Amino acid sequence: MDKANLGTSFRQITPQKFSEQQLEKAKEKQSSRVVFFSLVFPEHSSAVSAYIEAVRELACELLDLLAEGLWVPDRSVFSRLIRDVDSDSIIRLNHYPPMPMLCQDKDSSPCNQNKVGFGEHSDPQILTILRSNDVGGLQISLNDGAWVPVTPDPATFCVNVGDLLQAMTNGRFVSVRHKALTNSYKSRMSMAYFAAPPPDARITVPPEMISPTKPALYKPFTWAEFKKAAFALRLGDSRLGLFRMECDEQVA
Ligand SMILES: O=C(O)CCC(=O)C(=O)O
Repeated sequence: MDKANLGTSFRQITPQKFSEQQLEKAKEKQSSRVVFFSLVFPEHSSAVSAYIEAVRELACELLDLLAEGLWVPDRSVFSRLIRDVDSDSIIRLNHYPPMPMLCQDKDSSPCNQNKVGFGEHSDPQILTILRSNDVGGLQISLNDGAWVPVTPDPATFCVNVGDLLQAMTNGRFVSVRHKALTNSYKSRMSMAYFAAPPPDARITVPPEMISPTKPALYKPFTWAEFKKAAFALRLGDSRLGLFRMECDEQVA
């Protein structure tokens, strides 16, 4: 098991996008930690599809407002990527079972501290709409490196800026590093919708956001290129650094 993730993930891409080959592969993988949700819980797949529709709409509205707030004339410049039929958005369900306290240390330091359920990382996509049950565990990292717990509230969405949004806003919005901890008494469940563009979408900054005083920070890249780079790194590594412009390359 990946040490950075003690939880269980279920992953769904829209069912109609499965090829025969993918379906066969998914069936073979039913006992693995990553399974295709609609195959395992077919009776829930319409509820999941409705949920995905709703959170996608929410993500689009937020992105439109964000573009407006940044004075970008084309307010759907970001949301268009998610609305695209080939959008690579996914939903993941995480389950962090309670981890029993293993208090064997002789020294007096508390050894029942929460274990990492999902290691420190930023989300690579554009925006994440996260919902959880009433069990805490999510923490976000501030600029100074301090970790701040996010109060769990099943009636609230937590919205994470992803790496692509950081690139597309030329660093105005910064992707948030976060992690999830387990506890010793209650399961945490969370459900994350990762809004992503189509694989071949070119990730660039709207021209209005670039000026001589704010030159482009990142080279243009496609989501497929970014994913490939991300898979070659570890969960907690910073991926955007790979696409940063050198000083002499920065253009206004
Ligand atoms: O469970 C959580 O709150 C965090 C989940 C998360 O970071 C993820 O799925 O990428």
